[in-house]
Amino acid sequence: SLSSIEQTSNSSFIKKLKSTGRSLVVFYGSQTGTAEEFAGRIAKEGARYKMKGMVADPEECDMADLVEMKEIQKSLAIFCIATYGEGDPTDNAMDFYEWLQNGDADLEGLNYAVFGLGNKTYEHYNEIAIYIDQRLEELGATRVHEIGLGDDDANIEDDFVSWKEKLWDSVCSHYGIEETGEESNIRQYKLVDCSEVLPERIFSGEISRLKSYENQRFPFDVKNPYLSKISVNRELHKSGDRSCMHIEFDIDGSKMRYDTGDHVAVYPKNSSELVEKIGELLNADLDTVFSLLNTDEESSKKHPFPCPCTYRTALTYYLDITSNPRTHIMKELIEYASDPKDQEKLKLMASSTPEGKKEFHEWILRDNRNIVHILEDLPSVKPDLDHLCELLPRLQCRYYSISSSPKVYPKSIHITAVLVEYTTPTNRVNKGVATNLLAQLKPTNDELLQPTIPIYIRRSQFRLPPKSQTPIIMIGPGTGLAPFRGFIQERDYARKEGREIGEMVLYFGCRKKDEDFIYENELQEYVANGTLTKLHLAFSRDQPEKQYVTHLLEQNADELWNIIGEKNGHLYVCGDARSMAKDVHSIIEKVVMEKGQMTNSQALNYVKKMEQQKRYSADVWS
Ligand code: FMN
Repeated sequence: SLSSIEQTSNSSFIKKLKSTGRSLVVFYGSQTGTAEEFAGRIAKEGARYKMKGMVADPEECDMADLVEMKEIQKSLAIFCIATYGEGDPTDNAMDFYEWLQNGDADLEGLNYAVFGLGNKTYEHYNEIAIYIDQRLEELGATRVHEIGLGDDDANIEDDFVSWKEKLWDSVCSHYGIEETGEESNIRQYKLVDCSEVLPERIFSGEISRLKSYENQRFPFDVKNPYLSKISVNRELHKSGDRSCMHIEFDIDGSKMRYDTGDHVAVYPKNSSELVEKIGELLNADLDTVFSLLNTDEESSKKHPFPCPCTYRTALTYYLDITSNPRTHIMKELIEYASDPKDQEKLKLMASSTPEGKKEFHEWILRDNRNIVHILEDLPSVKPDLDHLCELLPRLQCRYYSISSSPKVYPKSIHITAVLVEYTTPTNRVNKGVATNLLAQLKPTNDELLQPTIPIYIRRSQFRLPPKSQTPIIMIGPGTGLAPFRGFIQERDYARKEGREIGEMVLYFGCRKKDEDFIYENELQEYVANGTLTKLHLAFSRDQPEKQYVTHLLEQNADELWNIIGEKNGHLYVCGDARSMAKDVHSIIEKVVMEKGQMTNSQALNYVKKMEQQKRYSADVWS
């Protein structure tokens, strides 16, 4: 495409390395910024070893230039690579991944190391990083340090820091260099005063184009979200103290199209209460307009987020102020602590000693402190607000499984979302950023006052079988029911149009029938009219013995095998990846083994094949 030609023309990372006297390049494959952040931290630390480093986005580089790395003395390429979905690369690493797969470049003389970012609850744990690490060696490159695998389900920060320490040891012995001890606390961005900037040039929460919300233009996507009205927002729980919302986004006139099984992304904003608190704690005027400009003029990333904007806008729309900060933030805060006690605490948490790791684990992760809590509990720590804005990660959009079918609802997108709210060990109430915002967005009768929120549609692989006659089993306890509501709507529509539809078996579970049995009436209606062949229900707290969908699956082995084994049907799982989806997987393997009369390994192969043929699909989160 034209844009890729434009990019490659000014994107030889080799040239850039050479012209700026650098020998270290750190590439990242990142979707939500963690790998990018890790890459930045490695590049910065290179200075300690007289290896001036830079970060590079593989999407903006001609990766074939890797063959020329050997022309730079004592050079090193590091890859921080996340894995997604069913073992897929991130969007920005896709081309690089394909280039590695299909090409046969001679990478002799290239020194490299790989750190993978993944999550053990996913079946394809760190697959892309592992592949890249092996493939580079196959192509002749030299592995300077063993691959590190980060597990986001446990403590990926810890995995990263431990790996990084050992990486530098390997680097020192490989190149025969020593640590210079020079700690580079240089800022990556510099503060630019913007008090004179005209109001129409100031960002106010847009994702990329100025005034894009006032002046909406097709087509809508990740960089250009659609400002959708909310036409319905109602409670699905019948009693109890938890809340589950049924929300309908109005997409009439947006030209956005979705398929049953897709996800909708919502751009949230932080609560003004938390934002104001940061302003108060740091004695800052949140209305000040500022910009952060990359001190590396060669970098393609000029600003960390849309600039100029006010501090209030940055903290509200662009920065994540509710997650647990990572250790490098502790480190950068040290210089701002005036009380030696606070300084010691930060130093300890920033160190990679066992005591330091323990303290970080307990005080930040276990006690669940975010940046606001840290500033409250270490009152002498007063960072410059612009520096804090440089350090905090970007606020991410939130994804929801769409719970409607476009056949029935072409002009709206439905979601089913549980309100996230809980008390932390320090007795603070943490509120989920997006769900608490959504909870406030109630439609009104006044067309002009209708609440809105930026959204876009993300395609998924979670699809009904191509043929409407194919029988299916759906397993979706709790809000895992969401995409299946869309599946059922779609087939109900087909049936009413006179088409033949296959059996639909649904497994749903919740705590109590009279509390959180969401969409009960709708489901009963589909049973009554024949669209839903079977509705298996597990209420975990309606009887002394806990009942879960997994128990029901174990009891219904014959029905399961009849549909997946004898009728070649499809099986779908949606919901909690950690326990439920894993348990379902092993139950299915067992059913296949026993009812299909296979050996253990035959059964494993059978299920694997089902996955490859898209007869076994999961839409899960953790
Ligand atoms: N990790 C894996 O090891 N294998 C996977 O298949 C996988 N799929 C994921 C799918 C989704 C929707 C999400 C949110 C995460 C997944 N992960 C998986 C975990 C991410 O790779 C991990 O959280 C990583 O730290 C993200 O890095 P990033 O912020 O740079 O994008």
